[in-house]
Amino acid sequence: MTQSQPVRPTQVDAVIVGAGFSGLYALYKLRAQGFTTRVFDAATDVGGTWYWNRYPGARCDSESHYYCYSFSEEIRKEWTWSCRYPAQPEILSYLNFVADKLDLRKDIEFGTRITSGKYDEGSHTWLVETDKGETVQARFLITGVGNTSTPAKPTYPGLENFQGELYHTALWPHEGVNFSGKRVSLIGTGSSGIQCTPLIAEQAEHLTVFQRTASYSVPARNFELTDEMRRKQLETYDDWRELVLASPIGMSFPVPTKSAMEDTPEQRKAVLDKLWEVGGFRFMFTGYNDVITNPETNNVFVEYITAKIKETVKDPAKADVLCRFNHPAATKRPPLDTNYYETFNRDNVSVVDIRSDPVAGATEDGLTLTSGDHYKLDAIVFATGFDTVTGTLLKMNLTGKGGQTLADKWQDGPRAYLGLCPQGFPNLFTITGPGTPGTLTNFPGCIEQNVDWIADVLQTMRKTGATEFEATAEAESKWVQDIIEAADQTLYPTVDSWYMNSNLPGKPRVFTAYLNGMPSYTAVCAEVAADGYKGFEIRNPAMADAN
Ligand code: N01
Repeated sequence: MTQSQPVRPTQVDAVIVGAGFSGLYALYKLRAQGFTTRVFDAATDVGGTWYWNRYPGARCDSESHYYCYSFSEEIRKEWTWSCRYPAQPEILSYLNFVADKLDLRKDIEFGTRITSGKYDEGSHTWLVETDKGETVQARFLITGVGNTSTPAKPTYPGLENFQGELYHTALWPHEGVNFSGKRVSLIGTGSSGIQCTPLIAEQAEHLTVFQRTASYSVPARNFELTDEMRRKQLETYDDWRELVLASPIGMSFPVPTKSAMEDTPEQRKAVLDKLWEVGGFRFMFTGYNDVITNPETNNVFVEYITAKIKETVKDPAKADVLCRFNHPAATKRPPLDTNYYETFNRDNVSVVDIRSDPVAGATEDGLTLTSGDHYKLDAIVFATGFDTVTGTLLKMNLTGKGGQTLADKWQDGPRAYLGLCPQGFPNLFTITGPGTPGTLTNFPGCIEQNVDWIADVLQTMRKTGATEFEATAEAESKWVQDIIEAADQTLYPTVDSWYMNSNLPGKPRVFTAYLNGMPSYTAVCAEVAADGYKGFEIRNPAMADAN
């Protein structure tokens, strides 16, 4: 007997897109406040990025005690993390636990993609269409689609003729992959490629890593948490929560106060030696305050990591390729690893510089480089990242006032006041959208702040009977301009990266994140609200009638 589907309303207060960290919290918060919702996710279950990214070695780079929700003491006390950096299955279990605990699943429609959204200027509502052919009318459209959710891969000539297996790290088969006895190439050396390299190498007959850009990877130094550690974490929760709230990157780290240039070379080495042993993001972000703004300090990090790679990788030819840096440290998202460089000491692992000798195309049995070198392969793994930040938002085909599409509006780069509200698209909220600090911070923290702020807007509108909330063009322009000016004070614009919106050809090159950190962003958002939502126009139904 098939279970009948619940009848869902076609008119709701809010449509929420996504059932990862963002969508789950938005659903919980809005539902608790009595708003009606419809929640959609293309996946068949909750988890967002942690649902899709099941490649071997997928693990969080933020530490478990803060890479989680903070809004519920009960959840915090009931859930137990096993280690410093939980692996993908554990984070997915956590999100399932939260969904069950809060009874969220019943209100989420899985396996359903939003195909378009059109703002109706007469009724001040969004008409949202799904790939199931349904149209839902909602006062508010809230996206929780993540910044790394539309996978991207190269279109090599002849790839369709390749007879072996093709994988993308972000679309990994749920049943796993067995690479035993296979010749595998892995393309891409960002966080995903660096995490799966050691595990694929353990299985494959031979693994060839195709590297376009050398990464500055830092040891994660994962460890199991003991009961004593967990007890202490709970006991000292208030203290480290204070650190999290004061941290620009939303992590429980002390904020560094001095430049590397204030230390002698010996002092710098001592600082970096200690942080290298501690591992994780603390290496890049707790030693000195100017790694991203001062080329001299940055160079201290470049030289230090170069020396570490050369010390670790025994074959000088491999080490040379792994150190062919073309950008300052931390200007691309810094990866963390477990035995990445050590893996190149295995006889069955090689590394090829495809910046100097790019892939020319694929054949039935492998990949050929521009030089004519040919690699016979049984499997190709693309760890080539995503159409980041804007990709998934644009795929939803949103149309705002005056028939303007989001694609048109963002043709020179994404624009949204506070990173949450694109002008001309009233009642649309983009959780951790372009212009929030999201991509530069611990995501769950930014998500909670964004959702709380959005929920307050909805409450205010309900109280006052207002029906339309729209950023002004002036406020939005200043927000975007300030972000560009802040980025120009840093080394970020010196390299193409997904932070710069320039990791794929054809995307407008513009910095996409609020740079002054989470505490500053939180304060600005609070001020905007306290000031009667300065920078926004709030309209009431009488105006809708007049339209
Ligand atoms: O993707 P990436 P990712 N030919 O874009 C290369 C989060 N994340 O999936 O730098 C050849 O970082 C590309 O080279 P280049 C995290 O925020 C988190 O690794 O463009 N190579 C690069 O080396 C992360 O930043 C976690 O020259 C090509 C790689 O592929 C974000 O997701 C784990 C190419 C892509 O690196 C994305 O990470 C994993 C081409 N045509 C991911 N196109 C954790 O928290 C791209 N590349 C643990």
